[in-house]
Amino acid sequence: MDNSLRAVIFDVDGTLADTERDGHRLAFNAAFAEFGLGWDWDAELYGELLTITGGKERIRHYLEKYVPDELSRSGLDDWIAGLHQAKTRYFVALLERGGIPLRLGVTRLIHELRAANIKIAIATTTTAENVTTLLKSTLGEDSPSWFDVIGAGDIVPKKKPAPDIYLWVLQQLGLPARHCIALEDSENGLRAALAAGLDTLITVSDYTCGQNFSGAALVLSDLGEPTQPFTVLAGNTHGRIWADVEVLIRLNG
Ligand code: XBP
Ligand code: MG
Repeated sequence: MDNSLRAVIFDVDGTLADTERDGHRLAFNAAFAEFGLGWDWDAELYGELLTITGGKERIRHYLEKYVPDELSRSGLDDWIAGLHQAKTRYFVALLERGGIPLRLGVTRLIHELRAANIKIAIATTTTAENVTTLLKSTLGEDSPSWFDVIGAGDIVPKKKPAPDIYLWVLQQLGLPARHCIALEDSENGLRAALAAGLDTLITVSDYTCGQNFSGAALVLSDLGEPTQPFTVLAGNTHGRIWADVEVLIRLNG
């Protein structure tokens, strides 16, 4: 067994949980309604907008493409930030109601990694408050402290697909990329992780299943459970039917 795996770095949206279509999207729409904007991001449009990572960046992109007259608002940056703060408020409230569960196999794998003394970390473009609220609402009040590093949101200047958030997390972990694995669900996330030198396991989501995952070490339907095996979309799991620590160690070997 190759024991070089020291840390697993998780993406959040789409990887830990299916947060986008029935989470972030609804929170954006609630904020738009609060601001009296009359905009509605339906599930299909949201899929297109998801190519832009980061909520504030996504709103700006929407303005540029669909409502360019809004770009002449005075204090545009502050206005977008205020709108996004309202969106975060709605999203956090949804999480606190227990509205979004973790994906199949995530809780099990996190517990297995902790038991194996492999560090766990987060690298995400979403807002830090969203991450801690998701963790607390699903894994328990003290669960954010299980993560050695949580890298989120505006902590780095460039969001995924730039490698910045992964490089920042690696630096905070004090580990070289070769001792770590990234778990992602999207092409933007994969590009960010690969550019940081990380072997990457993809679990696809509804929005990302058609994307290009060339370069990924493994592409799975989900992490699976002993009673609910994953489907292998690319790569070799050496006969294993759910993603456990052993599968990750072999990827890292
Ligand atoms: C997630 C994102 C985020 C969320 C919304 O990407 O792009 O912007 O959609 O969160 P990843 P915020 O899974 O690669 O982290 O509105 O807080 O940005
Ligand atoms: Mg993601």
